[in-house]
Amino acid sequence: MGKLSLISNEIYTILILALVLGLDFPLTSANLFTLDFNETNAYNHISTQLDFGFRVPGTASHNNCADWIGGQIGIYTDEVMIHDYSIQIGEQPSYFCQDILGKLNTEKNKIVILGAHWDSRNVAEKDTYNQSQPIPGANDGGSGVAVLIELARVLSLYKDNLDCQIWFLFIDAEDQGYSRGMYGLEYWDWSEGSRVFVDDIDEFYDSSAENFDSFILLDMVGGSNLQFIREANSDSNLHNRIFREGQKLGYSSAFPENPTVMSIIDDHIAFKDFGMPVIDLIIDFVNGEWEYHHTHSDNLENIDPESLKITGQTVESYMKNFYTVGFPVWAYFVIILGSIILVIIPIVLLFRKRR
Ligand code: 1BN
Ligand code: ZN
Repeated sequence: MGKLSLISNEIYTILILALVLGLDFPLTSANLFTLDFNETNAYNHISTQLDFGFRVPGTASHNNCADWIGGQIGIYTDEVMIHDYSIQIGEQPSYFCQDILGKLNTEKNKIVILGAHWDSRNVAEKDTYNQSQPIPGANDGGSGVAVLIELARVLSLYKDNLDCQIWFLFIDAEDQGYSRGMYGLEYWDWSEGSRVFVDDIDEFYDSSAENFDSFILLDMVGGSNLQFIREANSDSNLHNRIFREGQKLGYSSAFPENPTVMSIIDDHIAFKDFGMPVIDLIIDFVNGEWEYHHTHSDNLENIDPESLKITGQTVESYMKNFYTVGFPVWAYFVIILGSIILVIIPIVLLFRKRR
């Protein structure tokens, strides 16, 4: 070693160690990606939805907003499919509904669904005035849609690194059920749309070649002091992974160590019944954690862009961490073996020279 080197053995050893650690660290532990989610884009997507008016089935605003969502998701995905159906309860009129599905990486077999409902509630049963009038639904409906569209943008930039197909699914007819003596639309249940979608799901994928990995629902993710619950119908592994991802990014108050546990009726239930691991990323709206739920104050003023960022970045980071095309196992083996050799050789040489 002494003959080979113009620099001292100690410096040589330190240089080799630094090189090895410097190479290994990014390859094996640190994130190899950036987080590109932009909360201003998401905030503007809520504003656009509110500009259409109330997104209640049977209205022109509802149809126009569906067209806009289809156009937006079409920019970032490989294929857009529309699920047209009607909901007709008892003797009530029939309402035309649409789920909008944007597919990214259609050549991959494993499918992750990111979902949000896009309809807004037709009544404000929790308000003190005009209870029979519709609500803006900036948070309840608008926020999930907005975050999904922005996630479609950032994940489309990363699509070649992903080992999965992603479905961005905008679900209609979620929010017209019964609460405090009022229906949104007469005799409707909650989550009508997701049940119809799952009934018809065979029309949207090839069950002989494709399979579902998981379903992640975003609902009411834009209020201030965001604090997600541990939704009791959600899969524990999925919950732990996503909460850990949020905590890793420094968002421990939104993803607390000991979250409130409660069971929520929402669009994830139909997908769970189909057999998928699901999670509902939602707040405790039942106990008034976000006081504007189902009121006329569910408007843009009460949206906090920071909450959109927390949600968007966490889901982006989760997707990039868990679904990046991996190094083949042998590559890790070579890196680790190479590192050991590079560390051991100089150390052995160093000690032999000293003796
Ligand atoms: C959940 C999110 N729901 C609507 N948006 C369903 C629901 C609302 C269930 C109020 C119970 C009460
Ligand atoms: Zn709601």
